[in-house]
Amino acid sequence: MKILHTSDWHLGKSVMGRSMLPEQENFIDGVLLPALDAERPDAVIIAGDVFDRQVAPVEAVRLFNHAVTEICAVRRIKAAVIAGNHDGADRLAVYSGLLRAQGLFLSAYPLDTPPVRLEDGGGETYIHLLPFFDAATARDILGRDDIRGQNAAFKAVVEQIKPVSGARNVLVAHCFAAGGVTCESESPLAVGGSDEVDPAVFGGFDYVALGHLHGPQRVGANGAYSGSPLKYSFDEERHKKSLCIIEFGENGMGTRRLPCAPLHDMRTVTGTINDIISAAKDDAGREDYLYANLTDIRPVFEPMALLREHYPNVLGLHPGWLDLTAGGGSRADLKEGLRTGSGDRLLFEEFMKQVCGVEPQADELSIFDELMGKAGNEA
Ligand SMILES: [Mn+2]
Repeated sequence: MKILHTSDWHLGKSVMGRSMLPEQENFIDGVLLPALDAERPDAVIIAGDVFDRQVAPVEAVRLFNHAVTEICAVRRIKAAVIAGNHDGADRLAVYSGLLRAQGLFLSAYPLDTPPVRLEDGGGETYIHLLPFFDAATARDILGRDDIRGQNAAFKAVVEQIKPVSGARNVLVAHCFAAGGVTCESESPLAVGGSDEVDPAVFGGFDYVALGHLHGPQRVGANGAYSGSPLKYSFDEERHKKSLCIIEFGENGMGTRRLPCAPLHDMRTVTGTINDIISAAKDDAGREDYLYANLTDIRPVFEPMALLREHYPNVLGLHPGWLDLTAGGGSRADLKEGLRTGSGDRLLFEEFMKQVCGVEPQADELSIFDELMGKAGNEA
């Protein structure tokens, strides 16, 4: 019995204004579907955050339609899909009752969907679906008003999901399991209070296929996050994005990971603007999504435009001159100067050099100071 576990596709997501749809299409057609053809799993799990937003753009909806059609209708592989905190649960699970007959199990709310039943020579396997929910939803569904906090809510709901004895049982859930490592592209699950769930609440299952955290990681005795298939923030640049394969055989359960190669990598480069630009011609990753950490100690005029000529997919930068000692002053002096306006002199000098191509002369600087003084008095 073989199951493929993935999560956090965030279809329709943009990173720093750049749509990730081309990357996401490449993930579906260039990574996921070839992996299904090579591995022939019995089921695919998508553990939440299929879409990035409650109301997903039509291109994202079409891409999900394409993915599940290829999985369930073309390849006849069952799919277990839960809503995550980013999904519009009811929109994701529209027609779920009809689609179950096609092997597509879409769950919007806890306890709304029967488990996916699989069978092979080794016996039965059940995949139980537990979409994202909060304590208010748990109180509502269970008719209890004593449930407070995410951990108590999960404990109460998971108690209602009974593992089938004599079978292998997999739980699919979307939550922040305590002990997990976070990154910037995940949104917090609870406002105020703790959003953590003790992984011990999942003790009754052979494997817990988790979604929410975007870094691949194991958690608790039997849980694992597949992580997102793509990097969605620059603090994920060292993540090894992957799909999980879970196999139940004669010798118990085994897991392994299949790497997800992106169209373009996402990474940070650090250096002066000249260093970064001169390295571009020998850089095989010129098309990567870049964040430039500029170490120049003087302001640079229109650095994004300069970088984009060499790195077309640069998405953002940090001007180091804001942090570093500059103009002989300390970092605190510079920040104070920018705040009070005396840093304008530095910007003017760099404008003369970089835009006008000349060294500012003493008389020009005194005229500048005089005019800025007047402007300051008027304001
Ligand atoms: Mn997510």
